[in-house]
Amino acid sequence: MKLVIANKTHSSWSLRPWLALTEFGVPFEEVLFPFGPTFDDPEWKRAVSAYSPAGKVPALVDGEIVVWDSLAILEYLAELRPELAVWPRDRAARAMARSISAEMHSSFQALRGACPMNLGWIHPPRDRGPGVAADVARICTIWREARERFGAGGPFLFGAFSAADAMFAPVASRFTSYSIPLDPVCAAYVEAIQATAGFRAWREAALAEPWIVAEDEVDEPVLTDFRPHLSRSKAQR
Ligand SMILES: N[C@@H](CCC(=O)N[C@@H](CS)C(=O)NCC(=O)O)C(=O)O
Repeated sequence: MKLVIANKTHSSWSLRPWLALTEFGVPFEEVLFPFGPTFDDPEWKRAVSAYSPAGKVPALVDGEIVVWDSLAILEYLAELRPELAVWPRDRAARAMARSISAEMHSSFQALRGACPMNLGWIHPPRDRGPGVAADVARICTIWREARERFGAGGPFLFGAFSAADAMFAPVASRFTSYSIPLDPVCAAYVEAIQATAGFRAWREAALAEPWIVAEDEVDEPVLTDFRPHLSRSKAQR
């Protein structure tokens, strides 16, 4: 299988299936197309469109079968490898896992807009407006409920790592990058995601990338710059 992705520093949708495949130990070949200077770069579009009918990443190519869109890829993986419990085995847990994954897929635009995934640095905390606050509150409610109802068997939302964790992994990374204050349950969950071997490998590769994407570089003070070798100012591009 081939998984078509973009920059590990910036591509939150790519991270989701990549992390699931990696954490579940499913072998795949990675095909990475670095974004152009902007997301609508025609050359990037052309290259990705050779794999993905949507012209977006991620896309999974399994022989003649192409699956695009992160959530569809996770469903495909669950069907392909039923022995892996990609979704939780318990029906009630699975129902919640699918619901919150779909909610993640379709919601939280304020957070996504104001705090794009960027593993390159940590920003100091600041008020990011009511929309972001509402998204953070809703996500934390989801995480606490999943942990409380179904999380007893491990550190993830439903105990063992599942597709729902893959869906929320980029949010966990945003909470760190933007120093979002969290209660102890949510802070522990963010740590658990970031402690997975898969996330650590992704992050290590991200920090070695030489690419800057203007849209995902938020121009504001930084606490920690993990990419001192790159010029971080949009103005300098
Ligand atoms: N709903 C899609 C979103 C995919 C998406 O928007 N991917 C971004 C990269 S993270 C992309 O390909 N952007 C380029 C574009 O929209 O032209 C999914 O879940 O996979």
